[in-house]
Amino acid sequence: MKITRVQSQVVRLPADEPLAGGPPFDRPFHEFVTLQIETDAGIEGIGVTFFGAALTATLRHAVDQLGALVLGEVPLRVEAVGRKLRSAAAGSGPGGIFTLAFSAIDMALWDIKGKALGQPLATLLGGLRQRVPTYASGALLRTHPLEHVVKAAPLLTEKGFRQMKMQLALPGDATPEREVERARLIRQAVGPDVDLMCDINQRWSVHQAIDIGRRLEDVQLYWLEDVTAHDDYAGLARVADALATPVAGGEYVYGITPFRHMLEARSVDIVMIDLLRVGGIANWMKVAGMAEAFNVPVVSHLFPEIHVHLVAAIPNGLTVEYMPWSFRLFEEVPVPVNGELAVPSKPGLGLTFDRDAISRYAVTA
Ligand code: SMN
Ligand code: MG
Repeated sequence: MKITRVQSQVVRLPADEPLAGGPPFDRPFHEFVTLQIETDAGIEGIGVTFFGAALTATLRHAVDQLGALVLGEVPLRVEAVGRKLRSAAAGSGPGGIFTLAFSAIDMALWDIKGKALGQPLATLLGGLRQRVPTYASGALLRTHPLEHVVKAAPLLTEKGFRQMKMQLALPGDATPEREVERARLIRQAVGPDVDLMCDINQRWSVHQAIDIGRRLEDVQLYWLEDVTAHDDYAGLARVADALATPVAGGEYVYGITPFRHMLEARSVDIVMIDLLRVGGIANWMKVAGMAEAFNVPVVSHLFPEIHVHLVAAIPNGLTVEYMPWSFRLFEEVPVPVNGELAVPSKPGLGLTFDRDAISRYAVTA
């Protein structure tokens, strides 16, 4: 089987907040680059990438340039294609546009592999489970008014979620007392049985993380995420050591090697892997294996419709972030039922681009 054609598209989807009807994220839209790889066997693989923001057109161009290099290659030989692209881009990756573009191609190759073998990706990669826990994310943001989040959180439990993520490191002149109060009120609103995660998005210093993290301990957070600068491995390790609450992190790093440093330094108790920044499905699995060897669970970042396969495949997959920003790209996506996502049974990613949505939201350069 050989690759015969590669096509990309920029798609700008509205950035609404569908889980609890809250105010949207801080941008009115999210821009994606979609990718289709055709083969001479009539099998087509799809991929998607993101995080371009003002550089989305550049990211698409990178996808096109790497796409031109895979014409004629055998799509089932994922690592051979990977080596060719990495060496063609010389010293440019991992660490930015190269890796984000590369991940879309890797994803499409795995989609082709699944379709060629007639198996869902989750089965190809390990096939541990048919359903995985999922948590509501994006509905309890730090920018949302307190009155909104205390109503939104119980709404999520009514929708069947048993896990949800809030954010702290509040904007403006927040005090530790105000931060803790917000977490307490959300905890009160959902009761003791809900797993409540909290994301700091690198906004605290090591000292703030230890101080506020200790004050938060009676809120019983399921994890505290990205408590300080993502690459301060020693600082993160100090926080992880000081707190009973598990510390999660990893969404900001590129490639596989930073995870080695993070794990060796015991910087995190839970590894979060972003499919695009890690460098695609092959690399995601390598990091998950590394975490397993360190007795550490892994969780996903964004793209639940794809990550459901990965978290379901492996023995140390904990939960899938349910952040439905990319859903409109596809005809059909897994939806949470009683706080779980079912693994799609169709081969490959089990996803089909929604042609109408893509043409409606396409950005023509
Ligand atoms: C997040 C932050 C910014 C963009 C997307 C997602 C967040 C998360 O850190 O964990 O989902
Ligand atoms: Mg996060």
